[in-house]
Amino acid sequence: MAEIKNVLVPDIGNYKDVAIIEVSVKAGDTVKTDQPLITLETDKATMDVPAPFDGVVKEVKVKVGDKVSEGALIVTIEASGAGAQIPPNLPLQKGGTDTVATTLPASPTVQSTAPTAPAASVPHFASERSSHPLGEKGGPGGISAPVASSGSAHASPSIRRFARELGVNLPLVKGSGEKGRVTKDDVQNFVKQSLAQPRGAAGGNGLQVLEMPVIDFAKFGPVETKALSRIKKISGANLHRNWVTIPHVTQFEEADISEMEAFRKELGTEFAKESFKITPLAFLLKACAITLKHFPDFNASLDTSGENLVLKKYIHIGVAVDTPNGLMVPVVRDVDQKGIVQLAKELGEISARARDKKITAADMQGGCFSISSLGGIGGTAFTPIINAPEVAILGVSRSSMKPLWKEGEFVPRLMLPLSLSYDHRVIDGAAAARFTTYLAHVLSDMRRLAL
Ligand code: CAO
Repeated sequence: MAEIKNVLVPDIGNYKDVAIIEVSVKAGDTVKTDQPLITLETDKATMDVPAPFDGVVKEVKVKVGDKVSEGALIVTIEASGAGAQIPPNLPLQKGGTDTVATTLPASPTVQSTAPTAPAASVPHFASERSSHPLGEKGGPGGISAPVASSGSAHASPSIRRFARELGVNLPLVKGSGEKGRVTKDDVQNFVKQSLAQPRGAAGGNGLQVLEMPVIDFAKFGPVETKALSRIKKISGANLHRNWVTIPHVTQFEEADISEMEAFRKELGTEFAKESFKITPLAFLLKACAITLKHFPDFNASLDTSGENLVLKKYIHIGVAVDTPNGLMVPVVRDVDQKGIVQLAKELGEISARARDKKITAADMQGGCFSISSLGGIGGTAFTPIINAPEVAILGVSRSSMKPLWKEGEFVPRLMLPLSLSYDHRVIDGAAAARFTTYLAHVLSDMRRLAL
Protein backbone atom coordinates (compact mmCIF):
# COMPACT_ATOMS: atom_id res chain seq x y z
CA MET A 1 0.00 0.00 0.00
CA ALA A 2 1.27 3.49 -0.81
CA GLU A 3 2.67 5.41 2.12
CA ILE A 4 1.70 8.91 3.13
CA LYS A 5 4.68 11.08 3.95
CA ASN A 6 5.12 14.50 5.46
CA VAL A 7 7.13 17.00 3.50
CA LEU A 8 8.98 19.55 5.60
CA VAL A 9 10.72 22.82 4.92
CA PRO A 10 14.36 21.93 4.20
CA ASP A 11 17.50 23.62 5.45
CA ILE A 12 17.20 27.23 4.32
CA GLY A 13 20.33 28.58 5.84
CA ASN A 14 19.97 30.95 8.76
CA TYR A 15 16.52 32.10 7.79
CA LYS A 16 13.63 31.79 10.24
CA ASP A 17 9.97 32.68 9.88
CA VAL A 18 10.14 33.01 6.15
CA ALA A 19 6.93 34.05 4.41
CA ILE A 20 5.15 31.67 2.05
CA ILE A 21 4.24 33.74 -0.99
CA GLU A 22 2.87 31.02 -3.19
CA VAL A 23 1.29 27.61 -2.69
CA SER A 24 1.47 25.79 -6.01
CA VAL A 25 -0.41 22.59 -5.16
CA LYS A 26 -3.70 21.53 -3.64
CA ALA A 27 -5.03 18.28 -2.23
CA GLY A 28 -5.52 15.72 -4.99
CA ASP A 29 -2.77 17.11 -7.27
CA THR A 30 -0.33 14.62 -8.74
CA VAL A 31 3.20 15.92 -8.32
CA LYS A 32 6.52 14.89 -9.81
CA THR A 33 9.90 15.01 -8.13
CA ASP A 34 11.27 18.60 -8.13
CA GLN A 35 7.89 20.14 -8.93
CA PRO A 36 7.50 23.28 -6.79
CA LEU A 37 5.16 22.89 -3.83
CA ILE A 38 5.49 26.32 -2.25
CA THR A 39 7.57 29.46 -2.74
CA LEU A 40 9.26 31.20 0.17
CA GLU A 41 10.41 34.79 0.20
CA THR A 42 12.89 36.52 2.44
CA ASP A 43 13.68 40.21 2.14
CA LYS A 44 16.44 39.23 -0.30
CA ALA A 45 15.33 36.27 -2.34
CA THR A 46 12.61 33.82 -3.27
CA MET A 47 12.97 30.06 -3.28
CA ASP A 48 10.81 27.19 -4.47
CA VAL A 49 10.46 24.20 -2.20
CA PRO A 50 10.11 21.24 -4.53
CA ALA A 51 8.48 17.84 -4.11
CA PRO A 52 11.13 15.32 -3.04
CA PHE A 53 9.39 12.44 -4.86
CA ASP A 54 6.47 11.60 -7.14
CA GLY A 55 3.04 11.18 -5.59
CA VAL A 56 -0.40 12.62 -4.89
CA VAL A 57 -0.87 15.52 -2.49
CA LYS A 58 -3.12 14.42 0.34
CA GLU A 59 -3.19 17.54 2.46
CA VAL A 60 -1.73 21.04 2.24
CA LYS A 61 -0.75 22.23 5.69
CA VAL A 62 0.22 25.82 4.87
CA LYS A 63 -1.26 28.83 3.14
CA VAL A 64 0.03 32.00 1.54
CA GLY A 65 1.19 34.42 4.23
CA ASP A 66 2.23 31.75 6.75
CA LYS A 67 5.71 32.13 8.18
CA VAL A 68 7.79 28.96 8.31
CA SER A 69 11.25 27.82 9.35
CA GLU A 70 13.27 24.67 8.69
CA GLY A 71 11.33 21.55 9.64
CA ALA A 72 7.84 23.03 9.30
CA LEU A 73 5.27 20.67 7.76
CA ILE A 74 4.26 21.77 4.26
CA VAL A 75 2.18 18.97 2.74
CA THR A 76 1.50 15.28 3.04
CA ILE A 77 2.02 13.23 -0.09
CA GLU A 78 0.99 9.71 -0.94
CA ALA A 79 4.21 8.58 -2.55
CA SER A 80 4.30 6.52 -5.70
CA GLY A 81 7.05 4.64 -7.58
CA ALA A 82 10.71 4.35 -6.68
CA GLY A 83 10.82 7.90 -5.38
CA ALA A 84 8.69 6.71 -2.46
CA GLN A 85 11.85 5.42 -0.77
CA ILE A 86 12.56 7.51 2.27
CA PRO A 87 16.05 8.91 2.31
CA PRO A 88 17.91 6.95 5.05
CA ASN A 89 19.04 10.02 7.00
CA LEU A 90 15.56 11.45 7.48
CA PRO A 91 13.58 10.83 10.63
CA LEU A 92 10.25 9.06 10.75
CA GLN A 93 7.26 10.74 12.30
CA LYS A 94 4.80 9.04 14.56
CA GLY A 95 1.42 7.79 13.35
CA GLY A 96 2.85 5.68 10.55
CA THR A 97 3.45 8.68 8.39
CA ASP A 98 6.99 9.13 7.09
CA THR A 99 8.55 12.57 7.11
CA VAL A 100 10.79 14.00 4.41
CA ALA A 101 12.68 17.23 4.46
CA THR A 102 12.80 18.41 0.89
CA THR A 103 16.12 19.26 -0.68
CA LEU A 104 16.79 21.85 -3.32
CA PRO A 105 16.84 20.31 -6.77
CA ALA A 106 20.11 19.78 -8.62
CA SER A 107 19.58 22.87 -10.74
CA PRO A 108 19.01 25.89 -8.54
CA THR A 109 15.52 27.35 -8.71
CA VAL A 110 16.13 30.41 -6.66
CA GLN A 111 15.63 33.95 -7.80
CA SER A 112 17.23 36.86 -6.08
CA THR A 113 14.89 39.80 -5.75
CA ALA A 114 17.62 42.16 -4.56
CA PRO A 115 20.20 42.62 -7.30
CA THR A 116 22.71 44.00 -4.81
CA ALA A 117 22.49 41.05 -2.40
CA PRO A 118 25.61 38.91 -2.73
CA ALA A 119 24.54 35.35 -3.54
CA ALA A 120 27.37 34.00 -1.39
CA SER A 121 25.74 35.35 1.77
CA VAL A 122 22.70 33.14 1.21
CA PRO A 123 24.05 29.60 1.01
CA HIS A 124 20.92 27.90 -0.36
CA PHE A 125 19.79 30.79 -2.47
CA ALA A 126 21.40 31.29 -5.85
CA SER A 127 20.44 33.45 -8.77
CA GLU A 128 19.03 31.91 -11.93
CA ARG A 129 18.91 35.24 -13.73
CA SER A 130 21.91 34.45 -15.91
CA SER A 131 21.18 30.74 -16.34
CA HIS A 132 18.90 31.22 -19.31
CA PRO A 133 20.73 31.77 -22.60
CA LEU A 134 18.05 34.16 -23.82
CA GLY A 135 17.93 36.10 -20.61
CA GLU A 136 14.75 37.51 -19.15
CA LYS A 137 13.30 38.54 -22.45
CA GLY A 138 12.80 34.95 -23.53
CA GLY A 139 14.47 35.57 -26.88
CA PRO A 140 13.10 36.84 -30.15
CA GLY A 141 10.54 34.08 -30.43
CA GLY A 142 8.98 34.88 -27.08
CA ILE A 143 5.29 35.61 -26.85
CA SER A 144 4.66 39.29 -26.46
CA ALA A 145 1.23 40.64 -25.79
CA PRO A 146 0.20 44.26 -25.64
CA VAL A 147 0.48 44.67 -21.90
CA ALA A 148 2.90 47.35 -20.95
CA SER A 149 5.21 46.80 -18.05
CA SER A 150 8.62 48.03 -17.18
CA GLY A 151 11.63 46.68 -15.41
CA SER A 152 12.09 43.06 -14.44
CA ALA A 153 9.11 41.01 -13.37
CA HIS A 154 8.50 40.09 -9.77
CA ALA A 155 7.99 36.34 -9.96
CA SER A 156 9.06 33.16 -8.26
CA PRO A 157 11.57 30.79 -9.87
CA SER A 158 8.85 28.31 -10.77
CA ILE A 159 6.82 31.01 -12.50
CA ARG A 160 9.92 32.18 -14.34
CA ARG A 161 10.56 28.64 -15.47
CA PHE A 162 6.90 28.21 -16.48
CA ALA A 163 7.02 31.47 -18.45
CA ARG A 164 10.23 30.40 -20.17
CA GLU A 165 8.74 27.06 -21.15
CA LEU A 166 5.89 28.91 -22.86
CA GLY A 167 8.23 31.46 -24.43
CA VAL A 168 6.60 34.30 -22.51
CA ASN A 169 8.46 37.57 -22.13
CA LEU A 170 7.92 37.86 -18.39
CA PRO A 171 8.48 41.62 -17.94
CA LEU A 172 5.47 42.15 -20.19
CA VAL A 173 3.16 40.20 -17.89
CA LYS A 174 1.16 42.28 -15.44
CA GLY A 175 1.29 40.69 -12.02
CA SER A 176 -1.93 40.36 -10.05
CA GLY A 177 -0.34 38.85 -6.96
CA GLU A 178 0.82 40.55 -3.80
CA LYS A 179 3.11 43.54 -4.55
CA GLY A 180 2.46 43.02 -8.28
CA ARG A 181 3.89 39.51 -8.24
CA VAL A 182 3.29 37.52 -11.43
CA THR A 183 1.32 34.35 -10.74
CA LYS A 184 0.83 31.23 -12.82
CA ASP A 185 -2.67 32.46 -13.73
CA ASP A 186 -1.17 35.76 -14.96
CA VAL A 187 1.18 33.87 -17.29
CA GLN A 188 -1.62 31.62 -18.53
CA ASN A 189 -3.95 34.56 -19.13
CA PHE A 190 -1.17 36.38 -20.94
CA VAL A 191 -0.71 33.44 -23.31
CA LYS A 192 -4.46 33.16 -23.87
CA GLN A 193 -4.64 36.87 -24.64
CA SER A 194 -1.73 36.63 -27.07
CA LEU A 195 -3.28 33.71 -28.91
CA ALA A 196 -6.63 35.49 -29.11
CA GLN A 197 -5.02 38.48 -30.87
CA PRO A 198 -5.80 38.72 -34.59
CA ARG A 199 -2.76 37.53 -36.54
CA GLY A 200 -0.29 40.29 -37.02
CA ALA A 201 -1.83 42.53 -34.38
CA ALA A 202 1.10 42.11 -32.05
CA GLY A 203 3.07 40.20 -34.61
CA GLY A 204 6.50 38.69 -34.65
CA ASN A 205 8.05 42.05 -35.43
CA GLY A 206 8.20 43.20 -31.83
CA LEU A 207 5.23 45.54 -32.24
CA GLN A 208 3.70 46.29 -28.89
CA VAL A 209 0.27 47.72 -29.51
CA LEU A 210 -2.66 48.17 -27.20
CA GLU A 211 -5.39 45.61 -27.43
CA MET A 212 -8.53 46.71 -29.29
CA PRO A 213 -11.31 47.37 -26.81
CA VAL A 214 -14.18 44.92 -27.02
CA ILE A 215 -17.29 47.04 -27.38
CA ASP A 216 -20.89 45.94 -27.52
CA PHE A 217 -22.06 48.40 -30.19
CA ALA A 218 -25.65 47.23 -29.80
CA LYS A 219 -25.70 49.05 -26.47
CA PHE A 220 -25.72 52.35 -28.36
CA GLY A 221 -28.21 51.55 -31.13
CA PRO A 222 -29.28 48.90 -33.64
CA VAL A 223 -26.45 47.14 -35.51
CA GLU A 224 -25.99 44.47 -38.17
CA THR A 225 -22.93 42.25 -38.67
CA LYS A 226 -21.62 41.81 -42.21
CA ALA A 227 -18.73 39.45 -43.02
CA LEU A 228 -15.74 40.90 -44.88
CA SER A 229 -15.33 39.55 -48.41
CA ARG A 230 -12.57 37.02 -49.08
CA ILE A 231 -10.62 39.62 -51.10
CA LYS A 232 -10.93 42.18 -48.32
CA LYS A 233 -9.61 39.70 -45.77
CA ILE A 234 -6.61 38.83 -47.95
CA SER A 235 -5.82 42.36 -49.05
CA GLY A 236 -6.45 43.66 -45.52
CA ALA A 237 -3.73 41.41 -44.08
CA ASN A 238 -1.30 42.52 -46.80
CA LEU A 239 -2.14 46.20 -46.36
CA HIS A 240 -1.68 45.90 -42.63
CA ARG A 241 1.72 44.23 -43.00
CA ASN A 242 2.87 46.84 -45.51
CA TRP A 243 1.59 49.71 -43.42
CA VAL A 244 3.35 48.64 -40.24
CA THR A 245 6.59 47.32 -41.71
CA ILE A 246 7.43 49.97 -44.32
CA PRO A 247 8.38 53.50 -43.27
CA HIS A 248 6.04 55.41 -45.56
CA VAL A 249 6.39 59.04 -46.59
CA THR A 250 4.03 60.68 -49.07
CA GLN A 251 5.19 63.42 -51.42
CA PHE A 252 2.51 65.64 -53.00
CA GLU A 253 2.67 67.37 -56.38
CA GLU A 254 0.36 68.96 -58.93
CA ALA A 255 0.76 68.44 -62.66
CA ASP A 256 -0.57 70.87 -65.23
CA ILE A 257 -2.46 68.51 -67.57
CA SER A 258 -4.29 71.19 -69.60
CA GLU A 259 -2.63 70.14 -72.86
CA MET A 260 -2.82 66.46 -72.08
CA GLU A 261 -6.53 66.80 -71.41
CA ALA A 262 -7.11 68.60 -74.71
CA PHE A 263 -5.28 65.81 -76.53
CA ARG A 264 -7.15 63.12 -74.55
CA LYS A 265 -10.46 64.68 -75.60
CA GLU A 266 -9.35 64.60 -79.24
CA LEU A 267 -8.43 60.95 -78.92
CA GLY A 268 -11.74 60.29 -77.17
CA THR A 269 -13.65 61.60 -80.19
CA GLU A 270 -11.46 59.60 -82.53
CA PHE A 271 -11.96 56.35 -80.60
CA ALA A 272 -15.55 57.02 -79.56
CA LYS A 273 -16.81 53.86 -81.24
CA GLU A 274 -14.38 51.61 -79.35
CA SER A 275 -15.42 49.56 -76.36
CA PHE A 276 -12.84 51.27 -74.16
CA LYS A 277 -12.49 54.84 -72.89
CA ILE A 278 -9.29 56.86 -73.04
CA THR A 279 -9.08 58.19 -69.49
CA PRO A 280 -6.24 60.15 -67.87
CA LEU A 281 -5.02 56.87 -66.37
CA ALA A 282 -3.59 55.64 -69.70
CA PHE A 283 -1.46 58.82 -69.86
CA LEU A 284 -0.43 58.37 -66.26
CA LEU A 285 0.73 54.82 -66.92
CA LYS A 286 2.87 56.00 -69.79
CA ALA A 287 4.24 59.00 -67.90
CA CYS A 288 5.12 56.78 -64.92
CA ALA A 289 6.95 54.31 -67.17
CA ILE A 290 9.06 57.16 -68.56
CA THR A 291 9.74 58.49 -65.07
CA LEU A 292 10.60 55.04 -63.70
CA LYS A 293 13.16 54.61 -66.47
CA HIS A 294 14.70 57.89 -65.42
CA PHE A 295 14.71 56.91 -61.71
CA PRO A 296 15.55 53.18 -61.65
CA ASP A 297 15.58 52.99 -57.83
CA PHE A 298 11.80 53.42 -57.92
CA ASN A 299 11.50 50.43 -60.26
CA ALA A 300 13.07 48.11 -57.70
CA SER A 301 12.56 45.94 -54.63
CA LEU A 302 14.63 45.27 -51.54
CA ASP A 303 15.92 41.69 -51.48
CA THR A 304 15.09 39.49 -48.50
CA SER A 305 18.28 40.45 -46.65
CA GLY A 306 17.17 44.08 -46.84
CA GLU A 307 20.70 45.02 -47.88
CA ASN A 308 20.42 45.06 -51.68
CA LEU A 309 18.11 46.67 -54.17
CA VAL A 310 16.94 44.50 -57.03
CA LEU A 311 16.63 46.83 -60.04
CA LYS A 312 14.14 45.58 -62.62
CA LYS A 313 14.86 45.96 -66.29
CA TYR A 314 11.20 45.69 -67.20
CA ILE A 315 8.37 48.08 -66.37
CA HIS A 316 5.17 46.36 -65.22
CA ILE A 317 2.72 48.62 -63.38
CA GLY A 318 -0.12 47.48 -61.12
CA VAL A 319 -3.38 49.40 -61.23
CA ALA A 320 -5.70 49.40 -58.21
CA VAL A 321 -9.21 48.48 -59.30
CA ASP A 322 -12.20 48.99 -57.07
CA THR A 323 -14.56 46.00 -57.42
CA PRO A 324 -17.77 45.18 -55.52
CA ASN A 325 -15.79 42.48 -53.71
CA GLY A 326 -12.86 44.64 -52.75
CA LEU A 327 -9.62 46.03 -54.09
CA MET A 328 -7.63 44.15 -56.77
CA VAL A 329 -4.36 45.18 -58.38
CA PRO A 330 -3.92 43.61 -61.86
CA VAL A 331 -0.64 44.37 -63.59
CA VAL A 332 -0.17 46.02 -67.01
CA ARG A 333 3.01 44.61 -68.51
CA ASP A 334 5.79 46.37 -70.44
CA VAL A 335 4.09 49.73 -70.14
CA ASP A 336 7.15 51.49 -71.58
CA GLN A 337 6.73 49.58 -74.83
CA LYS A 338 3.04 50.41 -75.38
CA GLY A 339 1.21 53.43 -76.76
CA ILE A 340 -1.59 55.38 -75.03
CA VAL A 341 -4.39 53.75 -77.01
CA GLN A 342 -3.07 50.24 -76.37
CA LEU A 343 -2.74 51.05 -72.66
CA ALA A 344 -6.28 52.47 -72.52
CA LYS A 345 -7.56 49.29 -74.14
CA GLU A 346 -5.71 47.02 -71.71
CA LEU A 347 -6.88 49.11 -68.77
CA GLY A 348 -10.49 48.71 -69.91
CA GLU A 349 -10.01 44.96 -70.24
CA ILE A 350 -8.32 44.33 -66.91
CA SER A 351 -10.74 46.49 -64.95
CA ALA A 352 -13.70 44.69 -66.56
CA ARG A 353 -12.12 41.32 -65.80
CA ALA A 354 -11.42 42.34 -62.21
CA ARG A 355 -15.01 43.41 -61.70
CA ASP A 356 -16.25 40.15 -63.30
CA LYS A 357 -13.97 38.16 -60.95
CA LYS A 358 -12.00 36.84 -63.91
CA ILE A 359 -8.60 38.04 -62.81
CA THR A 360 -6.13 35.27 -62.02
CA ALA A 361 -3.34 35.32 -59.44
CA ALA A 362 -0.83 35.50 -62.32
CA ASP A 363 -2.51 38.71 -63.59
CA MET A 364 -1.64 40.35 -60.29
CA GLN A 365 2.00 39.27 -60.11
CA GLY A 366 5.22 40.86 -61.32
CA GLY A 367 4.39 44.51 -60.70
CA CYS A 368 7.26 46.99 -60.19
CA PHE A 369 5.21 50.05 -59.17
CA SER A 370 1.50 50.75 -58.62
CA ILE A 371 -1.00 53.46 -59.44
CA SER A 372 -4.11 54.00 -57.39
CA SER A 373 -6.43 56.42 -59.17
CA LEU A 374 -9.38 57.93 -57.37
CA GLY A 375 -9.63 60.66 -59.99
CA GLY A 376 -12.91 59.30 -61.35
CA ILE A 377 -14.43 59.68 -57.88
CA GLY A 378 -12.99 62.84 -56.30
CA GLY A 379 -10.68 64.11 -53.60
CA THR A 380 -7.64 66.33 -53.59
CA ALA A 381 -4.93 64.05 -52.14
CA PHE A 382 -4.47 60.83 -50.17
CA THR A 383 -1.70 58.65 -48.79
CA PRO A 384 -1.67 55.30 -50.62
CA ILE A 385 -0.10 52.24 -48.98
CA ILE A 386 2.90 50.76 -50.80
CA ASN A 387 2.23 47.43 -52.47
CA ALA A 388 5.27 45.54 -51.10
CA PRO A 389 7.76 44.42 -52.26
CA GLU A 390 7.44 47.46 -54.51
CA VAL A 391 9.00 50.62 -53.08
CA ALA A 392 6.59 53.29 -54.26
CA ILE A 393 3.00 53.87 -55.30
CA LEU A 394 1.35 56.83 -57.02
CA GLY A 395 -2.02 58.06 -55.81
CA VAL A 396 -3.98 60.16 -58.30
CA SER A 397 -6.84 62.45 -57.30
CA ARG A 398 -9.37 64.43 -59.32
CA SER A 399 -8.06 67.16 -61.60
CA SER A 400 -9.54 70.64 -61.28
CA MET A 401 -9.13 74.08 -62.84
CA LYS A 402 -6.84 76.34 -60.82
CA PRO A 403 -5.32 79.75 -61.32
CA LEU A 404 -1.62 79.40 -62.15
CA TRP A 405 0.75 82.36 -62.07
CA LYS A 406 2.39 82.48 -65.53
CA GLU A 407 4.35 85.28 -67.10
CA GLY A 408 2.96 87.97 -64.82
CA GLU A 409 -0.68 86.87 -64.75
CA PHE A 410 -2.98 84.18 -63.46
CA VAL A 411 -4.10 81.73 -66.08
CA PRO A 412 -6.66 78.94 -65.65
CA ARG A 413 -4.98 75.52 -65.87
CA LEU A 414 -6.21 71.99 -65.29
CA MET A 415 -4.17 70.65 -62.37
CA LEU A 416 -3.88 66.99 -61.47
CA PRO A 417 -3.04 66.15 -57.81
CA LEU A 418 -0.41 63.43 -57.37
CA SER A 419 0.47 61.67 -54.09
CA LEU A 420 3.58 59.51 -54.16
CA SER A 421 4.10 57.20 -51.15
CA TYR A 422 7.59 55.77 -51.00
CA ASP A 423 9.64 53.43 -48.83
CA HIS A 424 12.00 55.72 -46.98
CA ARG A 425 14.48 52.87 -46.42
CA VAL A 426 15.11 52.90 -50.16
CA ILE A 427 14.18 56.38 -51.33
CA ASP A 428 15.28 59.71 -49.89
CA GLY A 429 12.91 62.64 -49.72
CA ALA A 430 14.94 64.57 -52.27
CA ALA A 431 14.75 61.69 -54.75
CA ALA A 432 11.00 61.48 -54.23
CA ALA A 433 10.58 65.21 -54.86
CA ARG A 434 12.68 64.87 -58.03
CA PHE A 435 10.56 61.92 -59.14
CA THR A 436 7.24 63.76 -58.74
CA THR A 437 8.62 66.95 -60.30
CA TYR A 438 9.84 64.97 -63.30
CA LEU A 439 6.53 63.09 -63.55
CA ALA A 440 4.57 66.35 -63.43
CA HIS A 441 6.86 67.72 -66.13
CA VAL A 442 6.26 64.69 -68.38
CA LEU A 443 2.50 65.00 -67.90
CA SER A 444 2.51 68.69 -68.66
CA ASP A 445 4.65 68.36 -71.76
CA MET A 446 2.98 65.97 -74.18
CA ARG A 447 6.10 65.64 -76.32
CA ARG A 448 7.87 63.78 -73.52
CA LEU A 449 5.26 61.02 -73.60
CA ALA A 450 6.53 60.10 -77.03
CA LEU A 451 10.10 59.66 -75.81
N1 CAO B 1 -9.38 63.68 -62.80
C1 CAO B 1 -10.56 63.99 -63.37
N2 CAO B 1 -11.34 63.06 -63.98
C2 CAO B 1 -10.89 61.81 -64.02
C3 CAO B 1 -9.67 61.44 -63.46
C4 CAO B 1 -8.89 62.45 -62.85
N3 CAO B 1 -7.72 62.18 -62.27
N4 CAO B 1 -9.50 60.12 -63.65
C5 CAO B 1 -10.55 59.66 -64.29
N5 CAO B 1 -11.43 60.68 -64.53
C6 CAO B 1 -12.66 60.62 -65.22
C7 CAO B 1 -12.58 59.75 -66.44
O1 CAO B 1 -12.09 60.49 -67.52
C8 CAO B 1 -13.98 59.32 -66.61
O2 CAO B 1 -14.72 60.40 -67.16
P1 CAO B 1 -15.89 60.18 -68.23
O3 CAO B 1 -16.88 59.31 -67.55
O4 CAO B 1 -16.34 61.55 -68.51
O5 CAO B 1 -15.24 59.52 -69.38
C9 CAO B 1 -14.46 59.16 -65.17
O6 CAO B 1 -13.57 59.93 -64.36
C10 CAO B 1 -14.45 57.74 -64.65
O7 CAO B 1 -13.21 57.14 -64.93
P2 CAO B 1 -13.01 55.61 -64.55
O8 CAO B 1 -12.87 55.49 -63.11
O9 CAO B 1 -14.07 54.80 -65.20
O10 CAO B 1 -11.68 55.21 -65.28
P3 CAO B 1 -10.18 55.40 -64.86
O11 CAO B 1 -9.38 54.92 -66.01
O12 CAO B 1 -9.89 56.72 -64.34
O13 CAO B 1 -9.98 54.35 -63.66
C11 CAO B 1 -10.01 52.29 -62.53
C12 CAO B 1 -10.09 52.97 -63.87
C13 CAO B 1 -10.18 50.82 -62.71
C14 CAO B 1 -8.69 52.57 -61.88
C15 CAO B 1 -11.08 52.88 -61.63
O14 CAO B 1 -12.34 52.54 -62.14
C16 CAO B 1 -11.04 52.45 -60.22
O15 CAO B 1 -11.39 51.32 -59.85
N6 CAO B 1 -10.59 53.36 -59.35
C17 CAO B 1 -10.52 53.13 -57.96
C18 CAO B 1 -9.14 52.66 -57.55
C19 CAO B 1 -9.08 52.55 -56.04
O16 CAO B 1 -9.99 52.07 -55.38
N7 CAO B 1 -7.98 53.02 -55.46
C20 CAO B 1 -7.85 53.08 -54.06
C21 CAO B 1 -6.93 52.02 -53.62
S1 CAO B 1 -6.56 52.15 -51.94
O17 CAO B 1 -7.91 51.71 -51.25
